[in-house]
Amino acid sequence: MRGARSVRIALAAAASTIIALTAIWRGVLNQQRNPAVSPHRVEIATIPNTPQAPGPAPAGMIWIPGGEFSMGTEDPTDMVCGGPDSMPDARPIHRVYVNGFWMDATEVTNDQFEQFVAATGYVTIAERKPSQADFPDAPPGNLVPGSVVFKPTVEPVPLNNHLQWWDYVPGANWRHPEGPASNIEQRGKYPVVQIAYADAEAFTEWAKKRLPTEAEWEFAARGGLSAKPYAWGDDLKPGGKWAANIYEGTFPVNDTGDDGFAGIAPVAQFAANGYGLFDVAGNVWEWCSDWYRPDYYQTLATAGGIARNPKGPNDSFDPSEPTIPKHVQRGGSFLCTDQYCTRYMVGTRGKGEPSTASNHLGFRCVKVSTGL
Ligand SMILES: [Ca+2]
Ligand SMILES: [Ca+2]
Ligand SMILES: [Cu+2]
Repeated sequence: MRGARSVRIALAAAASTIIALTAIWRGVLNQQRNPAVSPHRVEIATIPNTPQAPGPAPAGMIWIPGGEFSMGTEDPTDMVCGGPDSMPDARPIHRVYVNGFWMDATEVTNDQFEQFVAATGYVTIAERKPSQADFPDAPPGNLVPGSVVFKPTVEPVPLNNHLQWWDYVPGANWRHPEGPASNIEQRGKYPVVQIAYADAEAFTEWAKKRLPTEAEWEFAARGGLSAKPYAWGDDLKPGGKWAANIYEGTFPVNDTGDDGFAGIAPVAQFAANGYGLFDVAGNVWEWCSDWYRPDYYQTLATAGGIARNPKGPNDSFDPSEPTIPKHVQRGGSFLCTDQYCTRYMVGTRGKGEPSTASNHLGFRCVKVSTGL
């Protein structure tokens, strides 16, 4: 996995280094429109399983009944507030069935992650010194622990290069989300961030849970609704009110915080979706267990029938960074805006290199059986 790790270090390699990863941001997918995939509207209802939970709910978790649904999204550029990115990787819309499962009602919080670290002594990837063996080309002095942090630009910039607003910050990690000068002392109920994929997995093992598959995540995020662009329905601002912590103002210069929060918010500050899940849109991105490929939905659709409990492709490929395997991320973050990236829309997809964390990336867990 040298390719992947070398990205992180390419980051670590230059002192004021900026990120070359972040699949979450638009890119190459714009060039991948598949003319064979017609954007015809698919309006097939979600058919949930019986909603009855198999037992008492584990603490903080909600029963998601599972069932059959239509996964993916229409081309958002055709929609009001759909943003500039057509996101062909989220098409064709295809039929999927998932079994029922428990899911965390909120993103995993700093308080919860602190319990895990206290119990296990776990050290996150961002806290570890990158090894020379993994990054033979990096000058030794540059092999310092750290992570990726959003940095607003001083003035408006063309939105064609995300390196303008991402920085590699030595000393940034989950306890210091924006760098050494920041901390989480008053942020126990905020989502934990600066979490790499392996960090999230380590937490799930300790908690006797696991990360959701992408299909589980989307079924849950839709909250029982069918074919809606948002987890809460048809409009970005239902009744004129913001429904999620995203980005208002001029990206990436000035976050006005019209939704109540400039930057990250404590969990559960907006209404829950139909299943009782909070922040499935915005606040922080959430890791899924699937590998990312932009053609996976096409593969399932071509196979025909209903995809049952799909777990993602066997390998990863992102044409924008072909040597770097990535896992799926979902839900968008407090940095998403219709000026640039509308991945708070419920059927859209994100992706990220597994060892790369940032201050808008976290996770939530699922669990299949009730017992411990
Ligand atoms: Ca906000
Ligand atoms: Ca979220
Ligand atoms: Cu976004």
